[in-house]
Amino acid sequence: MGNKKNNATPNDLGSRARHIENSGGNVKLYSYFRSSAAFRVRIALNLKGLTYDTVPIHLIKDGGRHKTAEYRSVNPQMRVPALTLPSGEVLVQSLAIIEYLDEAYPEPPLLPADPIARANVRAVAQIIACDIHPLNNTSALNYLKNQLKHDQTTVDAWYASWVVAGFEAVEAMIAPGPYAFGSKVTVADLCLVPQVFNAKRFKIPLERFPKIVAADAACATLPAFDKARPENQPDAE
Ligand SMILES: N[C@@H](CCC(=O)N[C@@H](CS)C(=O)NCC(=O)O)C(=O)O
Repeated sequence: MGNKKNNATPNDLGSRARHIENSGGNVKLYSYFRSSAAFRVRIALNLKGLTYDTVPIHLIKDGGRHKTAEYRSVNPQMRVPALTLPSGEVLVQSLAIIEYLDEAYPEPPLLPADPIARANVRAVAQIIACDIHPLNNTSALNYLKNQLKHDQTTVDAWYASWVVAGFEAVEAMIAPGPYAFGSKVTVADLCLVPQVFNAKRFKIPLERFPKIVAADAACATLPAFDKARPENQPDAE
């Protein structure tokens, strides 16, 4: 069933929900409602119409439950997301998980067919996932505060500077129509929407980025994106 051709649009989420094949158990997504890396994977699972159970891993409570020995045995890097398959395989790193899902469940594709277009989509995804996000994740911000003793204003300025630098490049590279790279949702949108969510949470002005704002707004109309939003997660606070 997993590789079955599926011509439904992302708007048909409900009718396409299906279990990952051979499910002796359920697929589990180790997630935190506010994690933008987990948010990317939630969107991918929803677009593919795959059902999964959320295992909440609180990144703040008890000093961070991702640091427990129990979770370390799931993901040695002690970060979310991690995806466990019914076979027992554990996948980590959001872009690796998304590529796995796209290869195992090709419809709807999350990358264009043309090699140049694929490279451009991946470039935007990687600006966000490799160049913006790692500098701004919980452990990096905590290090600035706790080890380097910077105050919150300085940390907020650090956060904003990397988002703005990355978004300036992304704004120049995308061409909404209405999604980041045209009429089909791509992995660039899966990375962009969570990063815009974070930017808004940190009150970063987005007026300078009309194309990013437009692509984000187009994605927001799709149930797969809406269902993946932090406030719609079982562990939302
Ligand atoms: N490159 C990783 C990033 C994963 C990551 O940093 N996740 C964050 C939440 S968005 C996390 O678990 N942070 C915990 C920490 O930094 O200690 C991916 O794309 O999956």
